[in-house]
This record gives sequence, structure tokens and C-alpha cells, in this order.
Amino acid sequence: MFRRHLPRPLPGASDFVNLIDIGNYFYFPEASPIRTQVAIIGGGPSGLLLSQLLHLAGIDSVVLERKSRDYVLSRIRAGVLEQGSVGLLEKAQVAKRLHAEGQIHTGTYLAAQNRGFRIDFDALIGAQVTVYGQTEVTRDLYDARAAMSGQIFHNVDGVELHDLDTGKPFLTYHLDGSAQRLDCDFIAGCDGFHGVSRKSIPAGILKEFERVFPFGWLGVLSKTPPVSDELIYANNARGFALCSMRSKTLSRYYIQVPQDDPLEKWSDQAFWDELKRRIPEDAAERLVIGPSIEKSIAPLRSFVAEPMRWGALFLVGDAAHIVPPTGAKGLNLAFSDVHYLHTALIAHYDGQSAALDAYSQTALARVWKAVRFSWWMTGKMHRFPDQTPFDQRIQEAELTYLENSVAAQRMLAENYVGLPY
Ligand code: RFL
Ligand code: PHB
Repeated sequence: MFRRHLPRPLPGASDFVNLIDIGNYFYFPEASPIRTQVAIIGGGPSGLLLSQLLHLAGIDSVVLERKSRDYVLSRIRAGVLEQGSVGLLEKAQVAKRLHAEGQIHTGTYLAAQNRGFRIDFDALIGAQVTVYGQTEVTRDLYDARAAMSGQIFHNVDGVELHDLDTGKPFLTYHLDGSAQRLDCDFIAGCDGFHGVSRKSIPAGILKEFERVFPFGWLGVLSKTPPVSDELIYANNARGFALCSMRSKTLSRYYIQVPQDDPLEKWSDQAFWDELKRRIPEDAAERLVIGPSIEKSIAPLRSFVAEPMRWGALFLVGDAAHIVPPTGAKGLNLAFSDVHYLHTALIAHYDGQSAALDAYSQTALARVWKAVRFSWWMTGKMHRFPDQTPFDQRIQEAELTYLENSVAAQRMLAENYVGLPY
């Protein structure tokens, strides 16, 4: 039958078949397996970055993505990049637009009721973060992969993982309605929280740790100038609020809402009215409102799966762990996994397998620190339905301590800008 792919041998690797050329149809027998070194499930930010870094190191990969490119790029998610993430994107040769358009933030504001104070990352620890949307990071990665003839298949259905513990793993899937097989040395499970990879680890091996928070975040993206030059995390008796941004003309705001609040309940006007009630008065007076261009509710949870390796399968990013967005750790954590995995794979193909064997342990050590920080910051900034007056006073005392203690501020700063790899 006719397929959209051109099988062609990689230079110097005649046993690999490279599937590219999305624009034209070429004859390709349905049953012929293709082969790569690293099969990557999921074309979100972690899968794309891994594929790009491996390519630059001369390691072949194929990315299988369930959705279309446009769909992946329509998801509005993270906005804050740690220094380590920026360094990785530089290494991946995809940081040009990030440096031109991203905003350097040397601090952030915390507000408790109507009182605000600033955590000065630069003065405290000589560090900063970059505000640049996950959508833009993903677009830059797609462009770079396309420029290097990267192999990314979209709209792939029914991916299944096989023979993970035999040394000859492979994937099966459907593309354009026909069955396909991909043989590989390793599989990177970069398929997010709802993907198939984690579920392929036997139940007796996999341990899951979870804390579901009893609220969600209602997020709005609007073409309005941001209310503040830096982010404002606001603790308020009515619930948490966050003022963030994507650029000088694009704002991103969030408010804490009950876990099961229907989105229809929140007209744009209702959202703006509630946001204004929760942020400090001077910010509420400055706030420019406009129609939402995206509005969604995200649940909040902490989740970690252990181990992050099973045989030939390596879990990366949201496939292995979820953090609540307070503290902006999710994407950054996915990228630190990519850091550990791509360096370990490079070492493996150079004959050194110790780092690959240690991947799960190494990645999890950093994961748990970020899980702790996001859990801590979520606990400090939100109203819990069962919060007692005692809990309330403790929360207030924590925020006052943070306002007045350089040691406490350093703890927040070093975690927020990202712990070292
Ligand atoms: P993704 O982005 O979920 O990508 C996984 C990809 O895998 C595909 N997929 C499959 N493909 C093939 N076969 C299957 N069976 C598949 N199943 C799934 C999916 O279609 C998808 O394209 O995971 P990845 O790459 O690990 O990236 C993780 C980040 O997306 C995530 O951690 C962040 O967005 C979290 N996050 C934030 N992180 C930050 O670092 N800073 C932030 O400021 C920040 N803000 C946020 C956030 C997440 C949010 N939501 C919506 C949960 C704000 C919000 C509101
Ligand atoms: C965002 O801009 O989407 C954002 C920023 C900081 C967070 C979470 C989300 O902690």
C-alpha cells in the first residue's frame, strides 16, 4: 500500500530505515519493521528535546506522537524556565528565539492578603529565570527537528511496548490505519501522565506515590499587558491567585477554584472580578482586562512513579511524575530527566553504561526535591477546604517568616530557579 514515508538508509547505518518526507506518498510494505536506536513515545517538549539532543550526538531516534502538531502546539501550559532548562535548550541549538523574545526575571512577588514582598533571586543567590512559554519551546523544537530531517510521526494510534526485558524491545502502532513495527535498542516513555509507557511496567514492580489536592487552577490567557513586570503569587482568604505572562502584550492569570467547578460557571467577567478580589489592591487597580483567548481548569496533584526504568524502557517527564504548578517545576523537571537520560545514552553508546543503569536513581533524587518544593509552595499559598484556624495561623506565620528571613528566602530562591543537575 501507499504510505507517506520514504524509507532510506541512514548514512553509515544500512540496517536503519529513516522515515521522512511527510509531504509525498511512497510505496512502503505494511509489515516491514523499521529500526532506530531510541524509540521515543510522545512528541511533547521532553520527547522532542531528547530526540534533538540525541541527534546532535549522532544517535538515531524516532518520535511517535498521538496527536497532530497543531494540537500539541495549542496546549497552553508552562511559562517559566529554570537556568538549567535554558542551558539544555542552548545545547540543543534551539535557544535563539528564546534569547530574543524570552524575559529574564530576577525575582518574583509573593502577596499575603493585601501585603506583597519580593524574593530577589539575583541578590539572594545570583540567579534568574526566563519567562518563555512551553508552546514556544515546543514550536522551536519542532522547527529544529524538521530542519534536521528528524523523524516524528503524528496521529499515531495504539502504541504498544513489547519485550522490554529481553534486550530486543520493539513497539507496534497504527499509522494512517495500517499496522507498523519499530525495533529499537531503547524506548523513552515521554508520553505524559496519561500515556502508555508507565502502564507497561509490571504492577509488581511499579510503585506510585500520590497526593491529590482538593482544588484546581482556572487559567486564562488574554491579549492584555501583564499587570506586573514580575510574577505575583497571591495568598488570599478567597483562594490563591497567580499573575503571570507570556510577553509584554500577552498575560496569563490563574485562580484557585473548587476541584469540580465546571468551566461554564466562569464567564470572563466572573474570572476578572474574582482575580481582582484576590490580588493586592494596587495590582487590581492597574489590571487591564480583555477577552480570554484560552480558558481551562487544571487539577492539582503530586505524583511519582518508581522506578523510572524497566528493562529497555526509560520514563521521562510527566510520564513518571506530576507536580502542582505552584513553583513552575513540571516542564523543568521533564527537562532535567532529559538531561540525565541523553547524557547516559551517549555514554552508553561510547561504551560506558553506569549512568544508564543509575538513571532511575539519579533522576528520582532530583524529582523528589522538586516534588517537595511544589508541595510546600502549594501548601503555603492555597486555601484548603478543611483548613482550621490553627492551620491558618501557621500559614500566616510561614509567610511572615519568609518575608523577614533571608535564610527562608534563599531556600525559596534556590528551589524556584532550579536545583543543580
Ligand atoms: P506532555 O507535555 O504531556 O507531552 C506528552 C506527549 O505525549 C503524547 N502522548 C502519546 N503519544 C503517543 N502514544 C501515546 N499513547 C501517547 N500518550 C500521550 C501527548 O499527546 C503529548 O504530546 O509531557 P512532557 O513532554 O513530559 O512535558 C511535561 C510538561 O508538559 C508539564 O510538566 C508542564 O506543562 C507542567 N506545567 C508547568 N511546568 C513548568 O515547568 N513551569 C510552569 O510554569 C508550568 N505551568 C504546567 C503549568 C502544567 C499545567 N497544566 C495544564 C497541567 C501550568 C499548567 C496549567
Ligand atoms: C504560567 O505562566 O503558566 C505559570 C507560571 C508560574 C507557575 C505556573 C504557571 O508557577
